[in-house]
Amino acid sequence: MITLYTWTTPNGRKIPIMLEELDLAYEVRPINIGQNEQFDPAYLAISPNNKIPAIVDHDAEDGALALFESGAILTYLAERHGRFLSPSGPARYKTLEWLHWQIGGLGPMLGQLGFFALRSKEKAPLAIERFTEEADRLIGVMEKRLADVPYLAGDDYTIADIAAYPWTAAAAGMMAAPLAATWDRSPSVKRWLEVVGARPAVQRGMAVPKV
Ligand SMILES: N[C@@H](CCC(=O)N[C@@H](CS)C(=O)NCC(=O)O)C(=O)O
Repeated sequence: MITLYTWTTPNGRKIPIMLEELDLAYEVRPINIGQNEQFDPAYLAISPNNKIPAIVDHDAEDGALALFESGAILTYLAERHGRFLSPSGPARYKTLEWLHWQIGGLGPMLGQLGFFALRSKEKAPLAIERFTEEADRLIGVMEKRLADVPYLAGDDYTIADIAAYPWTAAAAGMMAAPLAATWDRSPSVKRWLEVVGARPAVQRGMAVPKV
């Protein structure tokens, strides 16, 4: 059994998508980050960086294993269950390349854009301009890639797509207004969003946690 600690955010949805894809049994513990539950000492013992998502795999090889950071969790689950990450060769490194691109680039930049353009009470035009430009650039990188191959790592659906989907869906959804011009020139990303978003496991994972 796996315990999943998560909330209703793009980072929080990556792991339930993966667990649904793998058809694993898991229990969900919602961590309401709006209520600062991520700072609860019991949660910090599992996720010391006070962020969701995190998991505890109670059936890990050497006893219960607690993990935070979505990229590490996705890699662990992929390797443990032998799916969505090639065990070796170029396909493995293309997957890791795009996974790290999401964790280090797309996620943080869209997160900042969401904060400055949508959530912040004070308007900071320079910050909005900076993060809109950076989000536009990153979705442009994705557009070039997906014009050539069906999925981020190449021919196959992998943990790179699982990591990128919730953020890209948020960019096309709640962030559509600041990124209107971006979406006009991103037909391949839109096609990928439709294909990935049609997967039943993705639809189930995007509905977790139910609060
Ligand atoms: N690099 C981390 C990012 C996780 C992250 O930023 N989580 C946010 C929600 S989307 C969070 O827990 N924020 C709470 C806080 O910063 O206190 C990952 O990929 O797991």
